[in-house]
Amino acid sequence: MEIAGSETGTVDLKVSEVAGSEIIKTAFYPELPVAPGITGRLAAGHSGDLVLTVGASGAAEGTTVAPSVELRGDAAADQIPPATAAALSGTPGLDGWFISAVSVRLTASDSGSGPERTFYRSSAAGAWQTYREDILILAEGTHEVQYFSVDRLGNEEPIQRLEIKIDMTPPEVLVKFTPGKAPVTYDGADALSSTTAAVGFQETTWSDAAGNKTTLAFGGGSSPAAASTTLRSVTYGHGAAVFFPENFFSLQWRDSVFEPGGIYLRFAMAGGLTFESRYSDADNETTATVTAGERDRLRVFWKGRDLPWIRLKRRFKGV
Ligand SMILES: [Ca+2]
Ligand SMILES: [Ca+2]
Repeated sequence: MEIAGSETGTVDLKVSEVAGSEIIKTAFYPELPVAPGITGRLAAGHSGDLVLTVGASGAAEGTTVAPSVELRGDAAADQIPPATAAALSGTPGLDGWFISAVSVRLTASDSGSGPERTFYRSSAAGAWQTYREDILILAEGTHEVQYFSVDRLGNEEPIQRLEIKIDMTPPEVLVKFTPGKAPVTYDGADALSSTTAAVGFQETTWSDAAGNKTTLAFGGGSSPAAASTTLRSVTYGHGAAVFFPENFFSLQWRDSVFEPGGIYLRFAMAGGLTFESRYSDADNETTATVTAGERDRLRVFWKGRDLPWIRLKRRFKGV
């Protein structure tokens, strides 16, 4: 038998010996290089086995190519692709999320010829790689791992897809206030999913969809003309509550006593850092003053009533 190349590429060749209606032997030659002018010859060798030689058209002798596998019996008739199972290791959160890095172990099984190789890629557009060891996924976010296996006779499993969602970061909290309306609000925000808030008496816990939690305890109160709040502690993720001294973070607001419609706002934070701002209704101007210790002072002002807010960044280390 002769095979002639017409284009450049590779071809998988499977040769079976049939006795009656049964396949008794199969030889598999994966990824044979082919090109115009190249001919493959399949002929009986000295022992009676088929031998594949590949060479230039018209040449007397070509190069003998060994099959990747030669199988007899039931395995020789294998046309069933393998099946690959994925096992995930990590710390599960809620709703299908993991709250840790995740490792993926792939295990191929095959009836007949047996599994040959497993391929994977950890993004839908990435290059296929040969699976050799657990796939480690460290980054937060939603990932798609694709994989499939081939058996020793080249039967290929359809591509399987696995979605892995990782969120290791508890929500952040925004402290905001709107004078005269809801003077102080604490809002949870999460980069990866929504947050839900469980509001208690001067304590609120925000949870993201994965179940990571941030808890703030605070004191204070508000009325239409004045508000104050003092941060007492933050509990971030599985860490212990970090308690703050009395003046670590506090906010006071009141209608200005100096002029109708004016506003006075003061934040105080650890290390003697204070942030004061005044809004003058007559000038329609906000002045902000930052003071750090006795001497360092920075004053800025801008038009309009655009009062500052403070954002507590994640990874709060404490005092
Ligand atoms: Ca198989
Ligand atoms: Ca999160």
